[in-house]
Amino acid sequence: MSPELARNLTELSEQIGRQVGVLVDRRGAVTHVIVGDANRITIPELGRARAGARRFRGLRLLHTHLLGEKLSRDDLTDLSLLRLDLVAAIQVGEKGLPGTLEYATLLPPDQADNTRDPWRIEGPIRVHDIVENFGLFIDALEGEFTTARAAAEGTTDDRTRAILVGVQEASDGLSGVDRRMDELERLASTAGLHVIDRIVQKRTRVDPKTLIGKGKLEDLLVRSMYLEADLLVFDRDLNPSQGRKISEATELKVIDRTQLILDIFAQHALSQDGRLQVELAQLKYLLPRLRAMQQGLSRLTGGIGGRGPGETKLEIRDRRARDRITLLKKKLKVQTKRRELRRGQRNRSGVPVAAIVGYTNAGKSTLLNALTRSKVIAEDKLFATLDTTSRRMRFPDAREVVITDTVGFIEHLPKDLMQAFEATLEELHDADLLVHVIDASDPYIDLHRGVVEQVVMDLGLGELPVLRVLNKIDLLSPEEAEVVCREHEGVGVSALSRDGLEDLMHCLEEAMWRRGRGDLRPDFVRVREGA
Ligand SMILES: Nc1nc2c(ncn2[C@@H]2O[C@H](COP(=O)(O)OP(=O)(O)OP(=O)(O)O)[C@@H](O)[C@H]2O)c(=O)[nH]1
Ligand SMILES: [Mg+2]
Repeated sequence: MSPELARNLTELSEQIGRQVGVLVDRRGAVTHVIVGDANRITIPELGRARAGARRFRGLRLLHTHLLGEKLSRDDLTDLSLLRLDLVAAIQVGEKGLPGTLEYATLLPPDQADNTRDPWRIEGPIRVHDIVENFGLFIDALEGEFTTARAAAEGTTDDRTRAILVGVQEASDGLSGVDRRMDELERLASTAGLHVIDRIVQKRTRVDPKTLIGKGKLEDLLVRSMYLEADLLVFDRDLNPSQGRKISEATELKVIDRTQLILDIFAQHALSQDGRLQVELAQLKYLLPRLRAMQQGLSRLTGGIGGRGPGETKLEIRDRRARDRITLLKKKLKVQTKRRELRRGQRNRSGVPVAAIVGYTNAGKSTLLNALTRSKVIAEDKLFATLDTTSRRMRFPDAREVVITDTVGFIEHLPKDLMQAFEATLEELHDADLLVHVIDASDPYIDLHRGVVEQVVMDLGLGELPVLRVLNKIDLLSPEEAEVVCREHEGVGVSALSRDGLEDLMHCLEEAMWRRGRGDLRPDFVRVREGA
């Protein structure tokens, strides 16, 4: 900013009592002259910079401040969102003379940490003290950005870049939000997302329009631009209008926890039933959102990458979606009949059924494999299993049971999903015994156990006898393992190392053939009570 330009701007501002500004390009030519009011100036529509744009816009904003105020939040937001080269504010001094100047530029990503704003503010200085050659300065800064980017890209990671967004309400308690965000992050990585940041806002209650407040939404916008995010994942479920509003405000794809889980289900569903069920749940989830999104259809639809069974169908409109839902329901009904028949036959064969239930990732499939020497997919992923698998297991005395493994449970299991999986879960109704697998090393063991027990109640299975199995005791010391087993009144095993499996078989056998008489707790508990 040359002294002449500064003086022109401040004199004019003084005369009309408004902020006055210019946009200047790299060659020093003025491209826009802008007149604001006493408090702010509004940059004309330049079009928001493309997310992930590598370069600055090549324009700097030089404008006046009348009231001695610092660079405002608006100024800095403009800097970030429009990817301006620089934003400067010059004070209008006495008699319209130029006062001091403050300016801000964006910080290269490797110099910004997550707790700071992504800009650097310099000044105040006097206009006459500006020695810098702007051309050299901005070249150097852009260079820093390119280097930082190249370093970050050294890891060729083309996964979708996601920011996780959570809201902490007063009622959440301290650890609540952390636990939920940890789980959300696990869900996100299971879904194949690259989580680049987490943002949590504390609020006494959520904002009904956009969940998080307006200011936080703006911050989020700045950060997502800056970190080149593709996707926002909200920890809370968004209703259709919230989803639309946030997506419009941020110009980013926005999904919530339910949609994330749906996406994982879509990726993991293998059986025909499973795929039908997931597609049905996806459509039910999308239908009200299609309605809320008369235009701008694309950003809210299609899960993360538009993957899964519903993939090509996600663009279809209301009526076709409804038709499809009806059809899917019909198909599922046929399948249900077929399964009922099959199960009827099995029941007549008189082989008792033990159904494994538990929180996702507790080790249910691993345990089934260990007990029956089979090879159901077991991985360190949430919802690795969606389909029900049944295997026969033979006890030493040649008696047999059928053991079934099914989809895991999770806190706040989306209703539609629960409904959609009725078909899968109905297998549980034939069980003679539930084997509740609990991850003994889980820091949230009590809560997760409670979630599973609640789901079991909700499914109307509260009357079934339950045998609790504390899995993964290999991750604990023997003393710790004993404490956990006592506390939860269950058998300690390691499905991986096969530790304790014999005990478990014993308990299972006893439980199966003493069915209905209730007490399935392992011996040591009874011993303790007897004492
Ligand atoms: N250390 C240890 N890890 C185990 C044990 N059992 C299972 N795991 C691991 O826990 C992870 C989840 O195991 P799964 O058997 O897929 O769990 P699941 O309950 O079937 O999970 P979903 O089907 O995704 O709900 C895998 O990485 C297993 O290797 C165990 O006894 N000890
Ligand atoms: Mg499994």
